[in-house]
Amino acid sequence: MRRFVLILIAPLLAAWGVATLGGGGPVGGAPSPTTVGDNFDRGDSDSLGANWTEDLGNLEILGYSVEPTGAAGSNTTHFARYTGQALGTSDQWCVFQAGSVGDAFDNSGCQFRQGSSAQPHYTIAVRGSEGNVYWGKTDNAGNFVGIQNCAPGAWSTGDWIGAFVEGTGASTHVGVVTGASDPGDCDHTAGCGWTLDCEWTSDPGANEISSGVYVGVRIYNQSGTSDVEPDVTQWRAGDK
Ligand SMILES: [Ca+2]
Ligand SMILES: [Ca+2]
Repeated sequence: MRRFVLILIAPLLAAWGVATLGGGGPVGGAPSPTTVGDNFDRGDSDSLGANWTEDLGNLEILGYSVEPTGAAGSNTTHFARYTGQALGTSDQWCVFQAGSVGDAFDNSGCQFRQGSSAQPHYTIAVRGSEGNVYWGKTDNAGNFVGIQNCAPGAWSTGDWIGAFVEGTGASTHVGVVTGASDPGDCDHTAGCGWTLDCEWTSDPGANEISSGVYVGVRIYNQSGTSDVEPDVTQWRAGDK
């Protein structure tokens, strides 16, 4: 008797399924994630190319990397926004590889939730002199206000950082991974699928940046004992 009932129901389930999924559109209608990137592997140039807008200071392509113009150790902030492609959401991730060691790579990192013109945004930055990573808010003049920080450890030439920012208010979720290898694109599972060095679920309060669909790179020309030009050799970012 039980088998007879199942046989009767099966055609009904099939018919219901066809009606529910009718129209051929994607289930749930979720937008596809967008990924952008730049390896800077092109000729030396003051211009970063058509995809970039330099909002503060002056970055350049030199030696297949992006770095500040001018002498090392000038204590100046430089940042650029990838305007070649807007992302679809403000839940964003970024990875890059740095080509500088120790205290030459201070206060440099990824920018999140930037606007179609310059606006205050989140920065997740390495402080090579401390071995620390900071999440904070950067204004248009480059001033940085820290929200959280942690200490993944020493920073070496060629190291990578990966970071993501999701949610707003008390649901804000931020994570960071650093190390000698490319952590890979964020796969949009919890924690991007990375083994995180730092993770915060902190309400940023007055320092919140709640929207913005552009991402970018910040490089600080740090004065330190090594005084070499800090640079980023490759960069990728995307959204959820
Ligand atoms: Ca430039
Ligand atoms: Ca490169």
